[in-house]
Amino acid sequence: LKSIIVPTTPFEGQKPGTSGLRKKVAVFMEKNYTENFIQCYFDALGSKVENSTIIVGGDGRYHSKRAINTIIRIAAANGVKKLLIGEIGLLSTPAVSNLIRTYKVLGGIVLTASHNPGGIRNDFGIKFNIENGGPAPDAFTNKVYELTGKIKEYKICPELDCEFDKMGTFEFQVDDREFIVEVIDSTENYVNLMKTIFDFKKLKSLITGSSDREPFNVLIDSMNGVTGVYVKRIFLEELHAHQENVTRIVPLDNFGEIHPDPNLTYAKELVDAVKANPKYEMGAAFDGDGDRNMVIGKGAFFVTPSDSLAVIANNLNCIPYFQKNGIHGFARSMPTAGAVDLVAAKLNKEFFETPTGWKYFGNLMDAGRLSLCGEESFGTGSDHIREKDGIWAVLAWLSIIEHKKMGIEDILKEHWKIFGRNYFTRYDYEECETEAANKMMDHLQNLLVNDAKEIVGKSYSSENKAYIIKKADDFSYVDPIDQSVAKNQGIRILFEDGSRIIFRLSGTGSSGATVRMYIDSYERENYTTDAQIMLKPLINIALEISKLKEFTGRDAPTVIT
Ligand code: VG1
Ligand code: CO
Repeated sequence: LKSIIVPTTPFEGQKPGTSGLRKKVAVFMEKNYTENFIQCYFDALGSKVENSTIIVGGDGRYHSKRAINTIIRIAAANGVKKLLIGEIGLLSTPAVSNLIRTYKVLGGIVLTASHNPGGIRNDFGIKFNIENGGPAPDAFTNKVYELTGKIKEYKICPELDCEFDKMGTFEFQVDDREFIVEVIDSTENYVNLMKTIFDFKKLKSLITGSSDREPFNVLIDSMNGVTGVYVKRIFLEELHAHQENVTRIVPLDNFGEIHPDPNLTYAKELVDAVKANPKYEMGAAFDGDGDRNMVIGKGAFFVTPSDSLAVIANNLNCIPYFQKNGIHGFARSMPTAGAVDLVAAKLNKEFFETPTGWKYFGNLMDAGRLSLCGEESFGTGSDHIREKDGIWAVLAWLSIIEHKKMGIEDILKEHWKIFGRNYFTRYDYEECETEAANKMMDHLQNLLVNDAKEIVGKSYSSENKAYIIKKADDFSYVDPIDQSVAKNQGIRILFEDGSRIIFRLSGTGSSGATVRMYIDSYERENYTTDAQIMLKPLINIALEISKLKEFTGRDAPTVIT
């Protein structure tokens, strides 16, 4: 087989966001669009591509198969030696991370737009992961973006046809070089990893019940995303859960027309099922590519991701992996509520506050300074890989439940009694006009950051509660390991009592702008109030300061988490 060089012209806007490039399927289907982007990835990697191995797979959303075909042909023409592809193209994001680490390869290409809806009218996306298994850092994705702006040609081997719907090894001669495609089981490598981390025997006896314990009934919802194949292997085959303990576990290329996003709004079906049936003691859902998780208890008792992180942090010692490897530091992204900070202080562990996005945790993990971290956006994970990991989080929760012999709500109440409670909510205003959203951010920047001196000490009140601004800034972060700097990571308004209001624009949307407004406050004694009621005054103040309604015309958020 021979490769050829095809002339092309740049596309605007091929800029990877918080995690990969996300656009409507129709955009990726434009002639040369995917080809250009993949070629720029190889160009950014440079000479390392020669003779390399790369992992390829994703959540199986619409357009994945075509994109994988393109990747195979472009990889072959660029001198890649071998591609490891998940069967039918399926690999969760955490599974890709582990494959990269297990086989010590150059990187991975993940075909997913994560929690964004899929199907022909919706989103497609491409994420790049690097040698350590983590999302590519800004320096790399900026380089890819720069190259997309000036690309003139790509290399492709147009006659290379390779099926990937069945496992097997396929060898080709491309330009007198050997090129191999190995189609691998989507789950095996990942399932083996989970078995080294958790005590599957104990988890199985929790699920099936034992002489002194009733079976612990879970309802695991894959939301028609890629985790279905992992849930089948782990929960049904390994832990002997019943069919009625799992739902929506067949990956569909349009996710059955839902948002595969595990939160109270988009995973309502799960919430309703757990609420309606008191036999379920736990519910859990994952996003399309399997890196996010939501955990709820009996009666759909909601665990915020910030609390979930703190509870896991405080109970890591019941998990074999941490007994063996020890517990190093903890971290959370900046907008995540500070519950884990309190656990870090109590356990005397190093603690880090990073910008939004998993890529900022990788260096700390590689340096052995970080064991567990999380984001408010339903992401939790540890240094077993370099991605957040939905299934891992649920197995961690089950381990804690097994160990403490307590239900989820009781575990949370005990935690709050010891540490106090960090109330948290996030308001998302999706698909605002980009210009309007930018203007609002400029307004905040001028008001709070440029005029910081005037704003400090100013008092705002709502519903008989008054808050005094202690500090306002635009969050920036210096990586403690490589000293790289990430600026403009969100406008923060910090109040004297520790409450916070944060605004940032999403970096994962495919059209328009999404404004995210994060609110949190800490209560030492009062931990039973509804978060929306507790945080109402701060929400009002945030809307007042930002003039959100005036700028965007929005009366209400699209999603509240
Ligand atoms: C969102 C979340 C962020 C998460 C990112 C990727 O980014 O807020 O915490 O890391 O999605 O998640 P943004 O820029 O839209 O706020 V996923 O599941 O795409 O890989
Ligand atoms: Co995801």
